[in-house]
Amino acid sequence: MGKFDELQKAVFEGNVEKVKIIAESLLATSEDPLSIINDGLIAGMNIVGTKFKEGEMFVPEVMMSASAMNAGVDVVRPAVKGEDIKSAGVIVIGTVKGDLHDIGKNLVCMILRSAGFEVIDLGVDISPEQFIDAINKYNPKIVGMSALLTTTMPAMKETIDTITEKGLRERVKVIIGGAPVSREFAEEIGADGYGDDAIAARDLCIKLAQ
Ligand code: B12
Repeated sequence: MGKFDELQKAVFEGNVEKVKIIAESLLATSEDPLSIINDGLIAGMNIVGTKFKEGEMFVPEVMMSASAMNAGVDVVRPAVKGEDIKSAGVIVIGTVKGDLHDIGKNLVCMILRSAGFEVIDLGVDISPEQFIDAINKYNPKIVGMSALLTTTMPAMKETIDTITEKGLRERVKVIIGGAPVSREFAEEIGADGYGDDAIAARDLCIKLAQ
């Protein structure tokens, strides 16, 4: 049995207490906090994703797994070390219009903060206009958009088009992510980058913020 199997199983079962206990004990054995997140918590959530898709799990159970995963992230968060990049820049991030998925986005925010970025998390169901207001208010170097539904992917293009129309496109780099999104799609809609997980998002932002 792999050392993260039990943690994955506890996320899958939506068992908040068990997830906390296992995450704490893994931390105590000086397991890398990012592996606990990636190989334990996210891997557990991926099992949930498969079962949900196959119709073997339903929304309430998925929500319980999501809570369990978040509880695990809360345990591990303090151990994720900041990398001493002094104020690497401001990043505005949100889940696009019509989309309420935020687990992945929240992870991306956490990892970006740990890399020294000032992250303004706009939340979920964010319209192009709300992104524009945030660009004007916070003057970010980077704008990040998350989408988990194929039906909300077009809202990413709509947001980029609105940024261009408002004459703000030269001021910001735009990055996108979320399970259905790809590098090809990013190119197609004129985004500056794509990241397939939170670590890739961090590396991308470090590159783009230079
Ligand atoms: C959890 C979940 C839910 C939860 C959301 C809870 C929450 N607070 O987020 C609930 C139950 C509410 C839900 C609802 C729905 N869901 Co849902 N959900 C999922 C599930 C199981 C897991 C998603 C998740 O959190 N993954 C874990 C995180 C860590 O991964 P992630 O989001 O991909 O994020 C990572 C990367 O993508 C990347 N990333 C993410 N964002 C960004 C942003 C940037 C800028 C960058 C660089 C990187 C990046 O980094 C993250 C960390 O590594 C997926 C299945 C799946 N395998 O994706 C379905 C899924 C996304 N849902 C789906 C559906 C259909 C729905 C509903 C329509 C169901 C319904 N009939 O009501 C509703 C829609 C609600 C809405 N309007 O948004 C479908 C989408 C199908 C499609 N092709 O569009 C999926 C794929 C399941 C399926 N196969 O059928 N869902």
